[in-house]
Amino acid sequence: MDPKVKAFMDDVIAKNPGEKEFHQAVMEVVESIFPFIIENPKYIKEKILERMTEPERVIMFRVPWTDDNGEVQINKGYRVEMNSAIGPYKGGLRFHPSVSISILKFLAFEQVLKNSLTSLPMGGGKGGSDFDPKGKSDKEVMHFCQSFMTELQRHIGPNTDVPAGDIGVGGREIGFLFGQYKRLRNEFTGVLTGKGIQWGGSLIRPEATGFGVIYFTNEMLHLKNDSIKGKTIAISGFGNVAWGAISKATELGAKVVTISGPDGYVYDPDGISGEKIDYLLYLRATNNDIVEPYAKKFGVNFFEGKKPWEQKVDIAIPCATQNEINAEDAKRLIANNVQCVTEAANMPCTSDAVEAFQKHKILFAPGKAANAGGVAVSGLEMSQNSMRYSWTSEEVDAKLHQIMKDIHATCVKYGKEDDYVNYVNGANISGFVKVADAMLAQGLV
Ligand code: NDP
Ligand code: 2IT
Repeated sequence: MDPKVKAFMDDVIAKNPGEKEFHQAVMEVVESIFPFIIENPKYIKEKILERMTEPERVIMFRVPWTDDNGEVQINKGYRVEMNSAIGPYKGGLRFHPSVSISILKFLAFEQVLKNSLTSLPMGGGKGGSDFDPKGKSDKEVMHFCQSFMTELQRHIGPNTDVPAGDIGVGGREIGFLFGQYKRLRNEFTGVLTGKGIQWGGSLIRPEATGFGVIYFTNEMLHLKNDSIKGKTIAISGFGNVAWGAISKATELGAKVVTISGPDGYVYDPDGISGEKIDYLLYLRATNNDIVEPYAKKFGVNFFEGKKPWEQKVDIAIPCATQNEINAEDAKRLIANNVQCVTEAANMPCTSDAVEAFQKHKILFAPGKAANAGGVAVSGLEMSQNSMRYSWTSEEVDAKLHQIMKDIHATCVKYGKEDDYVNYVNGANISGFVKVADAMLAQGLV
Protein backbone atom coordinates (compact mmCIF):
# COMPACT_ATOMS: atom_id res chain seq x y z
CA MET A 1 0.00 0.00 0.00
CA ASP A 2 1.18 3.52 -0.80
CA PRO A 3 2.63 5.01 2.44
CA LYS A 4 0.51 8.16 2.01
CA VAL A 5 -2.65 6.07 1.73
CA LYS A 6 -1.58 4.10 4.78
CA ALA A 7 -0.96 7.26 6.80
CA PHE A 8 -4.34 8.62 5.76
CA MET A 9 -6.09 5.37 6.70
CA ASP A 10 -4.27 5.12 10.04
CA ASP A 11 -5.68 8.52 10.85
CA VAL A 12 -9.23 7.57 9.79
CA ILE A 13 -9.03 4.38 11.88
CA ALA A 14 -7.69 6.25 14.92
CA LYS A 15 -10.46 8.84 14.67
CA ASN A 16 -13.22 6.27 14.11
CA PRO A 17 -12.17 3.29 16.20
CA GLY A 18 -13.91 -0.05 15.65
CA GLU A 19 -15.97 1.19 12.67
CA LYS A 20 -14.81 -1.53 10.31
CA GLU A 21 -17.44 -1.10 7.57
CA PHE A 22 -16.68 2.63 7.47
CA HIS A 23 -12.93 1.93 7.25
CA GLN A 24 -13.57 -0.55 4.43
CA ALA A 25 -15.65 1.91 2.39
CA VAL A 26 -13.17 4.77 2.86
CA MET A 27 -10.20 2.54 2.05
CA GLU A 28 -11.75 1.38 -1.21
CA VAL A 29 -12.30 4.97 -2.31
CA VAL A 30 -9.00 6.42 -1.09
CA GLU A 31 -6.92 3.67 -2.69
CA SER A 32 -8.55 4.23 -6.03
CA ILE A 33 -8.55 8.03 -6.12
CA PHE A 34 -5.14 8.68 -4.57
CA PRO A 35 -3.16 8.74 -7.84
CA PHE A 36 -5.67 11.30 -9.17
CA ILE A 37 -5.41 13.41 -6.03
CA ILE A 38 -1.62 13.45 -6.18
CA GLU A 39 -1.90 14.97 -9.65
CA ASN A 40 -4.30 17.62 -8.31
CA PRO A 41 -2.59 19.07 -5.20
CA LYS A 42 -5.39 21.60 -4.57
CA TYR A 43 -7.42 18.76 -3.07
CA ILE A 44 -4.55 17.84 -0.76
CA LYS A 45 -3.85 21.40 0.33
CA GLU A 46 -7.48 22.01 1.27
CA LYS A 47 -7.73 18.58 2.98
CA ILE A 48 -10.78 17.66 0.95
CA LEU A 49 -10.53 13.92 1.70
CA GLU A 50 -10.08 14.53 5.42
CA ARG A 51 -13.20 16.72 5.34
CA MET A 52 -15.21 14.26 3.26
CA THR A 53 -14.57 11.45 5.73
CA GLU A 54 -15.86 13.50 8.67
CA PRO A 55 -19.68 13.76 8.66
CA GLU A 56 -21.03 17.31 8.72
CA ARG A 57 -23.39 16.17 11.47
CA VAL A 58 -24.42 12.93 13.21
CA ILE A 59 -27.70 12.78 15.07
CA MET A 60 -28.34 9.94 17.54
CA PHE A 61 -31.54 9.61 19.48
CA ARG A 62 -33.73 7.41 21.64
CA VAL A 63 -36.83 5.88 20.04
CA PRO A 64 -39.30 4.78 22.71
CA TRP A 65 -42.50 2.98 21.67
CA THR A 66 -45.05 0.52 23.03
CA ASP A 67 -45.56 -2.97 21.58
CA ASP A 68 -48.87 -4.81 21.20
CA ASN A 69 -48.53 -6.26 24.71
CA GLY A 70 -48.26 -2.79 26.18
CA GLU A 71 -44.57 -3.27 26.94
CA VAL A 72 -42.21 -0.32 26.53
CA GLN A 73 -39.50 -0.83 23.89
CA ILE A 74 -36.43 1.33 23.27
CA ASN A 75 -34.47 1.48 20.03
CA LYS A 76 -31.59 3.58 18.78
CA GLY A 77 -32.26 6.13 16.02
CA TYR A 78 -29.62 7.76 13.78
CA ARG A 79 -29.16 10.18 10.92
CA VAL A 80 -25.72 10.74 9.45
CA GLU A 81 -25.67 14.03 7.48
CA MET A 82 -22.47 13.40 5.60
CA ASN A 83 -22.03 16.07 2.93
CA SER A 84 -24.21 18.89 1.59
CA ALA A 85 -21.78 20.43 -0.92
CA ILE A 86 -23.94 19.73 -3.97
CA GLY A 87 -27.44 19.61 -2.49
CA PRO A 88 -29.56 18.71 0.54
CA TYR A 89 -28.51 15.53 2.36
CA LYS A 90 -30.19 12.61 0.59
CA GLY A 91 -30.22 8.90 1.34
CA GLY A 92 -32.23 6.07 2.78
CA LEU A 93 -33.24 4.86 6.22
CA ARG A 94 -32.35 1.30 7.20
CA PHE A 95 -34.30 -0.61 9.87
CA HIS A 96 -32.36 -3.78 10.71
CA PRO A 97 -30.98 -5.21 13.97
CA SER A 98 -27.43 -4.98 12.57
CA VAL A 99 -27.61 -1.19 12.13
CA SER A 100 -24.70 0.63 13.80
CA ILE A 101 -22.96 3.96 13.42
CA SER A 102 -20.23 2.23 11.39
CA ILE A 103 -22.71 0.81 8.88
CA LEU A 104 -24.53 4.12 8.54
CA LYS A 105 -21.31 6.09 8.08
CA PHE A 106 -20.14 3.69 5.37
CA LEU A 107 -23.52 3.98 3.63
CA ALA A 108 -23.57 7.78 3.96
CA PHE A 109 -20.02 8.07 2.61
CA GLU A 110 -20.90 5.91 -0.40
CA GLN A 111 -24.10 7.89 -0.88
CA VAL A 112 -22.21 11.18 -1.29
CA LEU A 113 -20.28 9.83 -4.30
CA LYS A 114 -23.27 7.94 -5.68
CA ASN A 115 -25.53 10.98 -5.58
CA SER A 116 -22.84 13.00 -7.30
CA LEU A 117 -22.73 10.40 -10.09
CA THR A 118 -26.46 10.77 -10.78
CA SER A 119 -25.74 14.37 -11.94
CA LEU A 120 -28.71 15.55 -9.83
CA PRO A 121 -28.20 18.14 -7.06
CA MET A 122 -28.21 15.89 -3.99
CA GLY A 123 -25.80 15.71 -1.07
CA GLY A 124 -25.41 12.49 0.91
CA GLY A 125 -26.78 11.09 4.14
CA LYS A 126 -28.09 7.89 5.66
CA GLY A 127 -30.01 6.94 8.75
CA GLY A 128 -31.99 4.26 10.44
CA SER A 129 -32.46 2.19 13.53
CA ASP A 130 -31.66 -1.18 15.07
CA PHE A 131 -35.44 -1.79 15.07
CA ASP A 132 -36.36 -5.11 13.42
CA PRO A 133 -39.65 -4.84 11.49
CA LYS A 134 -39.73 -8.64 11.10
CA GLY A 135 -42.57 -10.25 13.03
CA LYS A 136 -43.99 -6.87 14.10
CA SER A 137 -47.64 -6.00 13.52
CA ASP A 138 -48.57 -3.03 11.32
CA LYS A 139 -49.60 -1.20 14.47
CA GLU A 140 -46.22 -1.78 16.11
CA VAL A 141 -44.41 -0.60 12.97
CA MET A 142 -46.61 2.51 12.93
CA HIS A 143 -45.92 3.29 16.60
CA PHE A 144 -42.21 2.86 16.02
CA CYS A 145 -42.21 5.05 12.88
CA GLN A 146 -44.20 7.79 14.62
CA SER A 147 -41.78 7.87 17.53
CA PHE A 148 -38.76 7.81 15.19
CA MET A 149 -40.14 10.74 13.16
CA THR A 150 -41.11 12.74 16.24
CA GLU A 151 -37.40 13.27 16.82
CA LEU A 152 -36.11 13.13 13.24
CA GLN A 153 -38.53 15.82 11.97
CA ARG A 154 -36.58 18.63 13.61
CA HIS A 155 -33.47 17.76 11.61
CA ILE A 156 -34.90 17.21 8.11
CA GLY A 157 -36.88 19.10 5.47
CA PRO A 158 -37.30 19.24 1.68
CA ASN A 159 -34.37 21.69 1.37
CA THR A 160 -32.29 20.25 4.22
CA ASP A 161 -32.33 16.47 4.34
CA VAL A 162 -34.61 14.10 2.41
CA PRO A 163 -34.64 10.48 3.64
CA ALA A 164 -36.05 7.48 1.73
CA GLY A 165 -36.17 3.69 2.11
CA ASP A 166 -33.43 1.09 2.37
CA ILE A 167 -33.36 -2.39 3.99
CA GLY A 168 -36.50 -2.84 6.11
CA VAL A 169 -38.00 0.49 5.01
CA GLY A 170 -40.49 0.27 2.14
CA GLY A 171 -43.79 1.88 1.18
CA ARG A 172 -45.53 1.04 4.46
CA GLU A 173 -42.83 2.62 6.64
CA ILE A 174 -42.48 5.70 4.41
CA GLY A 175 -46.26 6.18 4.72
CA PHE A 176 -46.19 6.13 8.53
CA LEU A 177 -43.11 8.39 8.64
CA PHE A 178 -44.62 10.88 6.20
CA GLY A 179 -47.94 10.98 8.06
CA GLN A 180 -46.22 11.85 11.31
CA TYR A 181 -43.99 14.52 9.70
CA LYS A 182 -47.03 16.14 8.11
CA ARG A 183 -48.92 16.12 11.39
CA LEU A 184 -46.09 17.63 13.42
CA ARG A 185 -44.99 20.24 10.88
CA ASN A 186 -48.36 20.98 9.29
CA GLU A 187 -46.85 20.94 5.82
CA PHE A 188 -47.23 18.66 2.82
CA THR A 189 -43.80 18.66 1.21
CA GLY A 190 -41.35 16.36 -0.53
CA VAL A 191 -39.49 15.64 2.72
CA LEU A 192 -39.30 11.91 2.02
CA THR A 193 -39.07 9.98 -1.23
CA GLY A 194 -40.55 6.59 -2.01
CA LYS A 195 -44.00 7.94 -1.19
CA GLY A 196 -47.19 6.33 -2.53
CA ILE A 197 -48.11 7.60 -5.98
CA GLN A 198 -51.42 9.04 -4.78
CA TRP A 199 -49.61 11.29 -2.30
CA GLY A 200 -46.56 12.68 -4.02
CA GLY A 201 -44.57 9.58 -4.92
CA SER A 202 -42.98 8.99 -8.31
CA LEU A 203 -43.94 6.26 -10.71
CA ILE A 204 -41.08 3.75 -11.19
CA ARG A 205 -39.45 4.58 -7.81
CA PRO A 206 -40.11 1.06 -6.41
CA GLU A 207 -38.57 -0.52 -9.52
CA ALA A 208 -35.84 2.08 -10.05
CA THR A 209 -32.86 0.55 -8.26
CA GLY A 210 -33.31 -2.88 -9.87
CA PHE A 211 -34.10 -1.44 -13.31
CA GLY A 212 -31.05 0.81 -13.10
CA VAL A 213 -28.82 -2.12 -12.13
CA ILE A 214 -29.91 -4.01 -15.23
CA TYR A 215 -29.54 -0.96 -17.50
CA PHE A 216 -26.00 -0.52 -16.18
CA THR A 217 -25.17 -4.21 -16.64
CA ASN A 218 -26.43 -4.04 -20.21
CA GLU A 219 -24.27 -0.97 -20.88
CA MET A 220 -21.17 -2.84 -19.67
CA LEU A 221 -22.01 -5.75 -21.96
CA HIS A 222 -22.78 -3.44 -24.91
CA LEU A 223 -19.27 -2.08 -24.64
CA LYS A 224 -18.10 -5.66 -25.26
CA ASN A 225 -20.52 -6.00 -28.20
CA ASP A 226 -22.66 -8.28 -26.10
CA SER A 227 -25.97 -7.91 -24.24
CA ILE A 228 -27.92 -9.33 -21.32
CA LYS A 229 -30.26 -11.25 -23.62
CA GLY A 230 -29.92 -14.99 -23.13
CA LYS A 231 -27.65 -14.66 -20.08
CA THR A 232 -28.13 -16.68 -16.89
CA ILE A 233 -28.10 -14.63 -13.70
CA ALA A 234 -27.66 -15.41 -10.00
CA ILE A 235 -29.34 -12.93 -7.68
CA SER A 236 -29.21 -12.85 -3.88
CA GLY A 237 -31.88 -11.46 -1.57
CA PHE A 238 -35.56 -11.24 -2.41
CA GLY A 239 -36.33 -7.69 -1.35
CA ASN A 240 -37.14 -4.53 -3.25
CA VAL A 241 -33.93 -4.32 -5.26
CA ALA A 242 -33.90 -8.04 -6.16
CA TRP A 243 -37.52 -7.80 -7.34
CA GLY A 244 -36.82 -4.83 -9.65
CA ALA A 245 -33.69 -6.43 -11.09
CA ILE A 246 -35.44 -9.75 -11.75
CA SER A 247 -38.37 -8.00 -13.47
CA LYS A 248 -36.17 -5.99 -15.85
CA ALA A 249 -33.65 -8.77 -16.53
CA THR A 250 -36.50 -11.13 -17.46
CA GLU A 251 -38.13 -8.48 -19.66
CA LEU A 252 -34.83 -8.10 -21.54
CA GLY A 253 -34.56 -11.84 -22.19
CA ALA A 254 -32.20 -12.98 -19.43
CA LYS A 255 -32.91 -15.85 -17.04
CA VAL A 256 -32.63 -15.32 -13.28
CA VAL A 257 -32.10 -18.70 -11.60
CA THR A 258 -31.57 -17.86 -7.92
CA ILE A 259 -32.93 -15.80 -5.04
CA SER A 260 -31.85 -16.07 -1.42
CA GLY A 261 -32.78 -15.26 2.16
CA PRO A 262 -31.17 -15.77 5.54
CA ASP A 263 -32.31 -19.42 5.37
CA GLY A 264 -30.50 -20.34 2.13
CA TYR A 265 -31.10 -20.02 -1.60
CA VAL A 266 -33.50 -21.30 -4.21
CA TYR A 267 -32.31 -22.58 -7.62
CA ASP A 268 -34.96 -22.37 -10.33
CA PRO A 269 -33.40 -23.62 -13.61
CA ASP A 270 -36.39 -22.45 -15.70
CA GLY A 271 -35.92 -18.89 -14.51
CA ILE A 272 -37.98 -16.64 -12.24
CA SER A 273 -40.60 -14.98 -14.41
CA GLY A 274 -44.32 -14.13 -14.67
CA GLU A 275 -46.36 -15.26 -11.67
CA LYS A 276 -43.17 -16.28 -9.87
CA ILE A 277 -42.07 -12.63 -9.75
CA ASP A 278 -45.48 -11.68 -8.34
CA TYR A 279 -45.06 -14.45 -5.78
CA LEU A 280 -41.86 -12.75 -4.54
CA LEU A 281 -43.88 -9.70 -3.56
CA TYR A 282 -46.43 -11.92 -1.80
CA LEU A 283 -43.67 -13.80 0.02
CA ARG A 284 -42.07 -10.57 1.18
CA ALA A 285 -45.37 -9.10 2.35
CA THR A 286 -46.43 -12.24 4.23
CA ASN A 287 -43.54 -14.05 5.87
CA ASN A 288 -40.92 -11.30 5.35
CA ASP A 289 -38.06 -13.65 6.09
CA ILE A 290 -37.37 -16.98 4.37
CA VAL A 291 -37.31 -18.05 0.69
CA GLU A 292 -37.87 -21.78 1.17
CA PRO A 293 -41.66 -21.48 0.51
CA TYR A 294 -40.79 -20.49 -3.10
CA ALA A 295 -38.99 -23.83 -3.61
CA LYS A 296 -41.94 -25.74 -2.18
CA LYS A 297 -44.52 -23.86 -4.23
CA PHE A 298 -42.73 -24.19 -7.57
CA GLY A 299 -41.11 -27.61 -6.97
CA VAL A 300 -37.47 -26.50 -7.27
CA ASN A 301 -34.37 -27.10 -5.15
CA PHE A 302 -33.62 -25.22 -1.95
CA PHE A 303 -30.07 -25.13 -0.58
CA GLU A 304 -30.20 -24.55 3.15
CA GLY A 305 -27.59 -22.24 4.65
CA LYS A 306 -25.85 -21.80 1.27
CA LYS A 307 -25.19 -18.79 -0.96
CA PRO A 308 -26.14 -18.68 -4.66
CA TRP A 309 -22.55 -17.96 -5.78
CA GLU A 310 -21.81 -21.70 -6.08
CA GLN A 311 -24.01 -21.98 -9.21
CA LYS A 312 -22.60 -21.64 -12.72
CA VAL A 313 -23.96 -18.38 -14.15
CA ASP A 314 -22.94 -15.68 -16.63
CA ILE A 315 -23.77 -12.78 -14.33
CA ALA A 316 -23.89 -12.41 -10.54
CA ILE A 317 -25.94 -9.61 -8.97
CA PRO A 318 -25.80 -9.41 -5.17
CA CYS A 319 -28.97 -7.60 -4.00
CA ALA A 320 -29.08 -8.22 -0.24
CA THR A 321 -26.47 -6.58 1.98
CA GLN A 322 -22.80 -5.65 2.58
CA ASN A 323 -19.99 -8.22 2.37
CA GLU A 324 -22.12 -11.06 1.05
CA ILE A 325 -19.53 -12.09 -1.61
CA ASN A 326 -16.16 -12.92 -0.07
CA ALA A 327 -12.90 -14.10 -1.65
CA GLU A 328 -14.03 -17.75 -1.52
CA ASP A 329 -17.31 -16.92 -3.29
CA ALA A 330 -15.41 -14.86 -5.86
CA LYS A 331 -13.07 -17.78 -6.52
CA ARG A 332 -16.01 -20.06 -7.25
CA LEU A 333 -17.71 -17.57 -9.53
CA ILE A 334 -14.45 -17.04 -11.43
CA ALA A 335 -13.84 -20.81 -11.69
CA ASN A 336 -17.34 -21.07 -13.17
CA ASN A 337 -16.46 -18.42 -15.78
CA VAL A 338 -18.67 -15.62 -14.56
CA GLN A 339 -18.51 -12.75 -17.10
CA CYS A 340 -19.90 -9.93 -15.05
CA VAL A 341 -20.57 -9.00 -11.42
CA THR A 342 -22.86 -6.05 -10.72
CA GLU A 343 -23.21 -4.76 -7.17
CA ALA A 344 -26.88 -3.95 -6.59
CA ALA A 345 -26.57 -3.85 -2.80
CA ASN A 346 -24.18 -1.37 -1.18
CA MET A 347 -20.66 -2.84 -0.82
CA PRO A 348 -21.79 -6.48 -1.15
CA CYS A 349 -18.30 -7.62 -2.20
CA THR A 350 -15.40 -7.69 0.22
CA SER A 351 -12.22 -5.90 -0.91
CA ASP A 352 -10.41 -9.15 -1.71
CA ALA A 353 -13.38 -10.33 -3.79
CA VAL A 354 -13.28 -7.09 -5.82
CA GLU A 355 -9.54 -7.48 -6.27
CA ALA A 356 -10.01 -11.05 -7.57
CA PHE A 357 -12.67 -10.00 -10.12
CA GLN A 358 -10.49 -7.17 -11.39
CA LYS A 359 -7.40 -9.35 -11.55
CA HIS A 360 -9.30 -11.75 -13.80
CA LYS A 361 -10.58 -8.85 -15.93
CA ILE A 362 -14.20 -9.65 -15.14
CA LEU A 363 -16.68 -6.84 -15.76
CA PHE A 364 -17.22 -5.47 -12.28
CA ALA A 365 -19.64 -2.64 -11.41
CA PRO A 366 -19.43 -1.04 -7.95
CA GLY A 367 -22.69 -0.35 -6.13
CA LYS A 368 -22.31 3.40 -6.08
CA ALA A 369 -22.56 3.41 -9.89
CA ALA A 370 -24.79 0.42 -10.59
CA ASN A 371 -27.43 0.98 -7.91
CA ALA A 372 -27.65 4.76 -8.32
CA GLY A 373 -30.95 4.44 -10.20
CA GLY A 374 -32.89 4.28 -6.94
CA VAL A 375 -31.66 7.57 -5.58
CA ALA A 376 -31.76 9.08 -9.09
CA VAL A 377 -35.51 8.48 -9.27
CA SER A 378 -35.75 9.79 -5.70
CA GLY A 379 -34.17 12.96 -7.11
CA LEU A 380 -36.79 12.96 -9.87
CA GLU A 381 -39.47 12.54 -7.19
CA MET A 382 -38.10 15.67 -5.47
CA SER A 383 -38.29 17.58 -8.77
CA GLN A 384 -41.88 16.47 -9.36
CA ASN A 385 -42.81 17.47 -5.80
CA SER A 386 -41.26 20.91 -6.27
CA MET A 387 -43.17 21.38 -9.51
CA ARG A 388 -46.34 19.87 -7.98
CA TYR A 389 -46.54 17.74 -11.08
CA SER A 390 -46.02 14.10 -12.02
CA TRP A 391 -44.39 12.48 -15.00
CA THR A 392 -45.69 9.27 -16.60
CA SER A 393 -43.99 5.91 -16.07
CA GLU A 394 -42.52 6.14 -19.57
CA GLU A 395 -41.09 9.60 -18.88
CA VAL A 396 -39.50 8.56 -15.58
CA ASP A 397 -38.17 5.30 -17.01
CA ALA A 398 -36.64 7.13 -19.99
CA LYS A 399 -34.90 9.61 -17.67
CA LEU A 400 -33.67 6.75 -15.45
CA HIS A 401 -32.34 4.88 -18.48
CA GLN A 402 -30.49 7.96 -19.71
CA ILE A 403 -29.02 8.64 -16.25
CA MET A 404 -27.70 5.07 -16.05
CA LYS A 405 -26.18 5.36 -19.54
CA ASP A 406 -24.54 8.64 -18.54
CA ILE A 407 -23.14 7.16 -15.31
CA HIS A 408 -21.73 4.29 -17.33
CA ALA A 409 -20.14 6.66 -19.84
CA THR A 410 -18.60 8.73 -17.02
CA CYS A 411 -17.16 5.60 -15.39
CA VAL A 412 -15.62 4.59 -18.71
CA LYS A 413 -14.14 8.07 -19.18
CA TYR A 414 -12.42 8.08 -15.78
CA GLY A 415 -11.78 4.34 -15.43
CA LYS A 416 -10.46 3.23 -18.83
CA GLU A 417 -7.25 1.25 -18.68
CA ASP A 418 -5.68 -0.33 -21.78
CA ASP A 419 -8.07 -3.20 -22.49
CA TYR A 420 -10.16 -2.99 -19.33
CA VAL A 421 -12.55 -0.54 -17.72
CA ASN A 422 -11.87 -0.17 -14.00
CA TYR A 423 -15.39 0.88 -13.01
CA VAL A 424 -14.35 1.24 -9.37
CA ASN A 425 -11.80 3.94 -10.24
CA GLY A 426 -14.17 5.49 -12.75
CA ALA A 427 -17.03 5.80 -10.26
CA ASN A 428 -14.87 6.98 -7.38
CA ILE A 429 -12.96 9.62 -9.31
CA SER A 430 -15.92 11.08 -11.17
CA GLY A 431 -18.11 11.03 -8.05
CA PHE A 432 -15.34 12.73 -6.07
CA VAL A 433 -14.46 15.53 -8.50
CA LYS A 434 -17.88 17.17 -8.50
CA VAL A 435 -18.21 17.16 -4.71
CA ALA A 436 -14.59 18.20 -4.15
CA ASP A 437 -14.83 21.14 -6.56
CA ALA A 438 -18.05 22.31 -4.90
CA MET A 439 -16.31 22.12 -1.51
CA LEU A 440 -13.37 24.15 -2.82
CA ALA A 441 -15.74 26.79 -4.21
CA GLN A 442 -17.65 27.08 -0.94
CA GLY A 443 -14.62 27.69 1.28
CA LEU A 444 -13.74 26.13 4.60
CA VAL A 445 -17.15 25.15 5.95
P1 NDP B 1 -35.18 -5.04 1.43
O1 NDP B 1 -35.38 -4.90 2.88
O2 NDP B 1 -36.33 -4.92 0.52
O3 NDP B 1 -34.44 -6.43 1.13
C1 NDP B 1 -33.22 -6.74 1.72
C2 NDP B 1 -32.83 -8.15 1.38
O4 NDP B 1 -31.55 -8.44 1.92
C3 NDP B 1 -33.75 -9.15 1.97
O5 NDP B 1 -33.79 -10.28 1.17
C4 NDP B 1 -33.07 -9.42 3.31
O6 NDP B 1 -33.45 -10.63 3.87
C5 NDP B 1 -31.64 -9.42 2.95
N1 NDP B 1 -30.78 -9.03 4.07
C6 NDP B 1 -30.77 -7.85 4.71
N2 NDP B 1 -29.85 -7.84 5.68
C7 NDP B 1 -29.27 -9.03 5.65
C8 NDP B 1 -28.22 -9.62 6.39
N3 NDP B 1 -27.59 -8.97 7.38
N4 NDP B 1 -27.86 -10.87 6.05
C9 NDP B 1 -28.47 -11.54 5.05
N5 NDP B 1 -29.47 -11.03 4.31
C10 NDP B 1 -29.86 -9.79 4.60
O7 NDP B 1 -34.04 -4.00 1.06
P2 NDP B 1 -33.62 -3.43 -0.36
O8 NDP B 1 -33.93 -4.40 -1.43
O9 NDP B 1 -34.15 -2.06 -0.45
O10 NDP B 1 -32.04 -3.29 -0.20
C11 NDP B 1 -31.12 -4.32 -0.58
C12 NDP B 1 -29.74 -3.73 -0.78
O11 NDP B 1 -29.80 -2.74 -1.82
C13 NDP B 1 -29.14 -3.01 0.42
O12 NDP B 1 -27.74 -3.17 0.41
C14 NDP B 1 -29.48 -1.55 0.16
O13 NDP B 1 -28.62 -0.68 0.84
C15 NDP B 1 -29.27 -1.51 -1.33
N6 NDP B 1 -29.92 -0.41 -2.04
C16 NDP B 1 -31.26 -0.17 -1.92
C17 NDP B 1 -31.84 0.84 -2.63
C18 NDP B 1 -33.31 1.10 -2.60
O14 NDP B 1 -33.76 1.98 -3.32
N7 NDP B 1 -34.10 0.38 -1.82
C19 NDP B 1 -31.05 1.72 -3.50
C20 NDP B 1 -29.67 1.34 -3.63
C21 NDP B 1 -29.15 0.32 -2.90
P3 NDP B 1 -34.19 -10.62 5.27
O15 NDP B 1 -34.93 -9.33 5.43
O16 NDP B 1 -35.06 -11.79 5.20
O17 NDP B 1 -33.06 -10.73 6.27
O1 2IT C 1 -28.67 3.20 -1.05
C1 2IT C 1 -29.47 3.95 -1.67
O2 2IT C 1 -29.09 4.61 -2.65
C2 2IT C 1 -30.86 4.01 -1.22
N1 2IT C 1 -31.23 3.30 -0.29
C3 2IT C 1 -31.81 4.97 -1.88
C4 2IT C 1 -31.70 6.33 -1.27
C5 2IT C 1 -32.73 7.33 -1.71
O3 2IT C 1 -32.67 8.45 -1.17
O4 2IT C 1 -33.57 7.04 -2.57
